[in-house]
Amino acid sequence: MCRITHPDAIPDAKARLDAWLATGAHGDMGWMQETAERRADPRVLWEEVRSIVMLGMNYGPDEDPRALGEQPDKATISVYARHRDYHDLVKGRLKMLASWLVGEARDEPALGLKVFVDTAPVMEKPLAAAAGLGWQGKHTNLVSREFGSWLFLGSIFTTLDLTPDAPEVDHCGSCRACLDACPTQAFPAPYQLDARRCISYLTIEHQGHIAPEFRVAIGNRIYGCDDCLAACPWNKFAQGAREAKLQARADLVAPDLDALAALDDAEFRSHFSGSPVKRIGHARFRRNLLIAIGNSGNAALAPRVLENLDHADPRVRAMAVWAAGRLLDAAACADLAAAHALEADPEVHSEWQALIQGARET
Ligand code: B12
Ligand code: SF4
Ligand code: SF4
Repeated sequence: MCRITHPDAIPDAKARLDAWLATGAHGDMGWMQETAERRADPRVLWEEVRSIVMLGMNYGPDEDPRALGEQPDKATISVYARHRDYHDLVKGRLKMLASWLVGEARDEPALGLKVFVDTAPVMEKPLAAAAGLGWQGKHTNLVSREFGSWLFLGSIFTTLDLTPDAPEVDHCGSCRACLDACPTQAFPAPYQLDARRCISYLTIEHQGHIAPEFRVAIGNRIYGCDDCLAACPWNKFAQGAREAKLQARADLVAPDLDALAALDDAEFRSHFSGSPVKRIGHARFRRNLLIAIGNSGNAALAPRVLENLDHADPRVRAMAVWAAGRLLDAAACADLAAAHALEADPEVHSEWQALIQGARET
């Protein structure tokens, strides 16, 4: 889908972005704060921009991704990461469109064009809504009447003066399905997301330890989350992605936790080559995986936990301790804690303390 808007079409965006940042909802995504001035106003990003062509690309899944949550020995990777990185695909399409535009506007002196897909600070969702691709739903993402919640967004900024399309109106009405579907209550209010509570942020963006209150709610989601998107009733009009490069890789739809835990660093990088999952690196991948293993309730996976108790990265060690507490009995936990009494990292040390406490209480 492709529609046109103007750089002055999102007058509320700056105040809303500033209010969001002021609450600290962006967590440790410091780049959101650093780029706020340019993000809030396309003309600050590029003074000469006159029109913005917004592109939406359907990546609809064939099945409801939430069904995988019922299979605790499997890992759930969010729909957007089950194929090649969308940045490359959307950028390819934007460049095709830009070449066509250049051809059409060959008589235009000093034509300028810039192509962005989350590669520059651009508020893609409000711009896409202003261009009429859809509306920002209460889950804050763009919803389309034709494709539901499953659209990637990208933009072409140009010096051309193009006729803008009409914005789409909000069709959420009294619905609140996405808000109620969130496992971590990440929406303080409709149209507002506290990223610090969002599983997508925690598993993809967050560099540090994952706080205890979120671990059970994360379930088997090892990379991103689709629950609020999947809950949207407008998805009933959605269609599976037609683009071949957006078809899910079979081995990324429901991978075994055990097989993923067996990957060493080199295997991790080759297995996830071309997928966005690779970008979080092997240590954070293991951190996430150990939470899913802890939530599996499957004691047969305990050896995978034990082999991470002495991992070089404290985030991995910490989640191995937590997962041990979920899968092993009190006596086994007490023995492990005694053998790791010299843990130097304060965060991992407190995980051991919590494990000992838990073992005492059972
Ligand atoms: C930062 C970011 C994140 C963060 C924060 C998400 C967020 N909602 O801000 C985290 C890591 C959590 C995240 C998660 C995801 N993301 Co993301 N993310 C971005 C990014 C880089 C910037 C978004 C941004 O500007 N946030 C700042 C906030 C303030 O902006 P906002 O959400 O538009 O907030 C608006 C509302 O609060 C609104 N508002 C406030 N009050 C009111 C009142 C009313 C009545 C209304 C109408 C609006 C309103 O005003 C604000 C400004 O417009 C964009 C790419 C880009 N450059 O735009 C991708 C992007 C939004 N992400 C995307 C995707 C796919 C996801 C995930 C689905 C990935 C996954 N499966 O795990 C999840 C969805 C989580 C969710 N419910 O949002 C897509 C969304 C596509 C779409 N159809 O909208 C984008 C556009 C990337 C892309 N190019 O396709 N993401
Ligand atoms: S992506 Fe998941 S955790 Fe984040 S807001 Fe949506 S349902 Fe909640
Ligand atoms: S689930 Fe309901 S409230 Fe949420 S975006 Fe869809 S229509 Fe809007």
